[in-house]
Amino acid sequence: MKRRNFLKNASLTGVGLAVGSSLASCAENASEDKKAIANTSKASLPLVIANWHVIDATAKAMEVLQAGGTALDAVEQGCKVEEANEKGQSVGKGGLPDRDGNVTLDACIMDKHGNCGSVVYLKDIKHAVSVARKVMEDTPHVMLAGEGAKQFAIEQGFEPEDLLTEASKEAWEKWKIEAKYKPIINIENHDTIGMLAIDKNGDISGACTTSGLAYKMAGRVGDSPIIGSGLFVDNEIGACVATGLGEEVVKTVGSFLVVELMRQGKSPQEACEEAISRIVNKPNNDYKNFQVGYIAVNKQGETGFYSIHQWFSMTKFQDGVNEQIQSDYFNKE
Ligand code: SD4
Repeated sequence: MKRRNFLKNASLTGVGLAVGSSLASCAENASEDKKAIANTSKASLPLVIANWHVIDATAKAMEVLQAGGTALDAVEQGCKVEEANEKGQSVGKGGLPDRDGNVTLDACIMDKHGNCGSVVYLKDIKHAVSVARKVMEDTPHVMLAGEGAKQFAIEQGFEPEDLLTEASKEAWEKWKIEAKYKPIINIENHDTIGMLAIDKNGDISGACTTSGLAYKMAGRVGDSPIIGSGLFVDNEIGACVATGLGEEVVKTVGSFLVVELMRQGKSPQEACEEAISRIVNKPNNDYKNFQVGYIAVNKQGETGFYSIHQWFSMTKFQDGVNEQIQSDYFNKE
């Protein structure tokens, strides 16, 4: 069964939900709603989309684009807003730590030429996305990990700081009392930010930054810094970024899959839905207990997004409107 919730939040305040009163009426409205989204998606450039409710981040990215900045500058600056936001507990400063109390960040970025940079298991540097950009631009490599990534960042002028805030430390200490690790659907992590932008020239870039799953094993790395899984950009076709349980995204190379499906003629919406179906249709998978969501844009500026469960939304800034839109989602009873 598919259900649709449709939510718009132009007011920046929380969530205004418009859900049909019955599942039957939801089903009837589903194709209408989808058309509505597709129509409002037709491109007027520039545009920015990001997963989750990150209106300040998309506003920053649009400011960069309106000032004539590139899509690459826009996604970096947009992601930095959330990295600096200590209240968001899964990106940058204030991110929830691993089970040993270490905050470790993963991020990547990709430009219109297909260049990319990534950092993995980065400690003590909050703007992981900017370090990823430096890896892309100032090294012959794509990925730097751990101590090497941190050393590189410091050499590049990034200031090391303790990323574990009091609030995140408290949450971790509370978690330790139970010390059970089971990532469930989406309650642990909902602020990983993935952002895609198309600038006035029609060029696409994307970025993704996260502290990963809360209370993960030390050394665990998810999809977010892995080009093709957490993010993929092909300036001829489009781009996709993922959120949710990274292990499941990696197993299907999700973002690359979405872009390749668009190359074969699918719309961004159809491509995201197909990529989710690859996950949920695997034999013996446990999709009821985890979350994955994709957002995508094609070269024409059409957008799409889809998730396994209803706890997913996209923020979109286009034509002067910066709004949160609730995702259509798969939910087979
Ligand atoms: C990860 N994909 O590390 C990230 C987590 C995430 O919303 O996106 N949470 O697996």
